[in-house]
Amino acid sequence: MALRVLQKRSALLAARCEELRAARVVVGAAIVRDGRLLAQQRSYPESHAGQWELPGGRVEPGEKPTDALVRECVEELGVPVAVGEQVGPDVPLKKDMVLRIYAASLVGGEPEALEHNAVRWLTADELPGVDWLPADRVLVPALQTLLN
Ligand code: 9L3
Ligand code: MG
Repeated sequence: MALRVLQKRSALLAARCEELRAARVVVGAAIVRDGRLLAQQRSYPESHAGQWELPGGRVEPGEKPTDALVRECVEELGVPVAVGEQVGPDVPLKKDMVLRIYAASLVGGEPEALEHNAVRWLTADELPGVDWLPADRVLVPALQTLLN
C-alpha cells in the first residue's frame, strides 16, 4: 500500500519535472524560402534592440515546443508555418533556459514584423556578417548547412 502511494507520488513528480523542463525551452524558427533564411530585428529589450534573431519565444507550461513555435510565428509574423526537424543543438541562454531551433516553411501568406523592427531574407553567405543575438550566432554554421 505504502509502496503504491510512493510510486504514485514519484510519477506525479516526474510529470511535474517534465513540465518544468519543457517550460524552460525557447523555440525559434529557421524559415527557409527560395534558399534564404528569414531573420527578424529585435526592438526590445533595449540591450537587444537592433540585433537579429530567428522568430520565436518561450514555450508555455504544458505546451508542446512545436505548437509554441507555430503560435509564436503567428504572433510575431502573422503567418502559420509547418515545423520540421531540429536544426543544430540546444543552445544555453541566460538562467536555465535553452534556445531550440526547428526548420520551418511558410504555409501561406507573407511574413510581417508585427512585434519587431524589421524582417529580412538572408543567403547562406550573408549569415556570418549579421549582428545576431549571441545564442543565434552559435547556430550560424548549422543554419548555413541547412541553406546549402
Ligand atoms: N531568444 C534568443 N534567440 C531567439 C529567440 C526567439 C529568443 N531566436 C532569447 C531572447 C529572450 C528569450 O530568448 O531573452 C525569450 O525570447 P522572447 O520571448 O523575448 O522572444
Ligand atoms: Mg519572441
